[in-house]
Order: sequence, then structure tokens, then C-alpha cells
Amino acid sequence: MTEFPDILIRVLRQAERVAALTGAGVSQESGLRTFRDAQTGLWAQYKPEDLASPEAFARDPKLVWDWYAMRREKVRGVEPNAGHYALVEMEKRVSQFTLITQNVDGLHRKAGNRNLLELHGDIQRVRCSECGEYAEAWDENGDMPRCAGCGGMLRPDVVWFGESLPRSELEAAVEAARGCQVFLSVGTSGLVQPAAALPFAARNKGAVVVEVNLEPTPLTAKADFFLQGKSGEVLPELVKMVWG
Ligand code: BV8
Ligand code: ZN
Repeated sequence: MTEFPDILIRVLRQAERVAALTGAGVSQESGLRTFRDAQTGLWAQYKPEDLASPEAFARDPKLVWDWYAMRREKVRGVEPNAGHYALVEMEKRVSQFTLITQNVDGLHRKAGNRNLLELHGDIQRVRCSECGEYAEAWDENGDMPRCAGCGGMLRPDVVWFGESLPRSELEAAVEAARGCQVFLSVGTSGLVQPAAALPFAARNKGAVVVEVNLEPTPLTAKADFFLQGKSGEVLPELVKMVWG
């Protein structure tokens, strides 16, 4: 059982505006590998950053397509965990709760969060790399799946390194970070920009910053509270202690 400082319980109980940023750590307990975890099998020889980029797609589109096809299969087979559901409960209890996620696995939406900002897209959505049209179905008969409309190569609807984040989601996330009274950063190594800047933006506007992670990150030294542990354990306990 994690011990929570009384002040943290009180601050959260009184808060009307809370924002939370999540990373791959929140989905780890659903059985999905985090970005930092070493890749295995066929993919062991690649670093994610070397596959999640327009350059990689230009160089070897089929390799990148197959990597995402494998990850989509994995995502299809997993369920949200207690950490996801604790964030759904938090949205019910706080009058203005904004969930900002870097994850592309769609598990927060599957768990039931409504006010959700997916900064890096959704791996289960596929779009044409030429005309941008979304594709619901495609034939994976070995070579590169193509757009029914224009014949362009299909790609996952995620934000690759070097690509801009969706403007409206990012603007809404910055607004939520700057306007909140409490900012939670959960299960993220805080290395990827511009998402990693959000907790600092909240702190600069006087928010109380709470970090939940297995280990310290570049944010930890600046956080008001560092709750070390698994998000799937810490978050449900925190929600129970604050809101009963
Ligand atoms: C942009 C979708 C610019 C794809 C992702 C130098 C060269 C090139 C670029 C840059 C550079 N320096 C900075 C940049 C910018 C770059 C960047 O930040 N690079 C980093 C690597 C240095 N950022 C970008 O390129 C962004 N775009 O800046 O555009 C621009 C500007 C104007 C005009 C045009 C362009 C785009 C970034 C988005 C990249 N796409 N995902 C895909 O998924 O395939 S990011 C990807 O990595 C994930 O989505 C995720 O966001 C990120 C990994 O981070 P985490 O989620 O934190 O996961 P990680 O594994 O790192 O950590 C897990 C954490 O959980 C750990 O701390 C662990 O301790 C903890 N944990 C584990 N288990 C648990 C747990 N905690 C609690 N409980 C547990 N059970
Ligand atoms: Zn097209």
C-alpha cells in the first residue's frame, strides 16, 4: 500500500482542474512493451526511433509497415489495466479533467476516458501517405498496401519523429497544462518533445506536479510529489484515498 502525503490528498480532493499526461508505462501492465524496452525477435535489431520516422518509411516502407502491423496485432489483443480505469474514475470525480496521452494504443479510449487528447495519433488508424484519406480495410497480400483512392502507400496514423503533432490536440494540451491546479505525469520517461515540456508548463503556472513512475526521470527533481511504483497499483490507491 503506497503512503500518500496528506497534503497531496487534500490538494487533489479540492482540485477542480486536473490534467494528466501518460506514456507507455501506463500500458506496460496491459502487456504492451514500452518504447524504452528492448525489442525482441525479428525487431530486436532495430531501435523504435529508427523505424518511427518518415526517413525509415521512405527507405523501406514495407519494413515500417510490417513493424506497425505487428504492433497493431499486439494492441488488438490487450485490455486496459487498473491504471487506465483509475484515470476514468478521476475524470468522473474532477469537474475539469483533461487526459493527455503520448500512447498510440487507444487503451484510454477503450477504458472510457472522454476528454482525451492523443498527441501522437492512434496505431489502429491507417491513412494514405499521399492523399491522407483514411483506410478501413486493405489487402496484406505481401506487398505494400495501397490507397483505394489514389494508389498511394498506406501508413499508420501516428506522429513520427520529425513530424509535427496535430495542432488542435497540442494547443488543447498546452491550454490544459497551463490552466490546471494539479498536473500528473504518469508512466513517461519524459524524453520526447514537445509532450515532455507540458509538466514544466504546468509548474511554471503554479500547478502542483505529481509524477508516477517506476524510476526517476528528468521531471522528478522538479515534481512536488514523486510516487514511485507501478501506475496500475499507485493510481487506483490514490483515487481510493482521495475520492473514496
Ligand atoms: C517534433 C508515435 C518537430 C510513433 C511517438 C533530434 C533529432 C530529431 C528530432 C529531435 C531531436 N531532438 C528533439 C527532437 C524532437 C523529437 C524528440 O523529442 N526526439 C527525442 C527522441 C529526443 N520529437 C519529435 O520529433 C516530435 N515532433 O518535434 O516535430 C517539428 C516542428 C515543427 C515542424 C515540423 C516538425 C514528434 C514526437 C512524436 C514521436 N512519436 N510515437 C510510434 O509509436 O511508433 S513517440 C513514442 O515515444 C511514444 O509515443 C512515446 O510518446 C515515446 C516514448 O515515450 P514514453 O511514452 O515515455 O515511453 P518510454 O518507453 O520512453 O518510457 C516509459 C516510462 O514508463 C519509463 O519512464 C518507465 O520507467 C515507466 N514505466 C514502465 N513501466 C511502468 C512505468 N511507470 C509506471 N508504471 C509502470 N508499470
Ligand atoms: Zn490516397
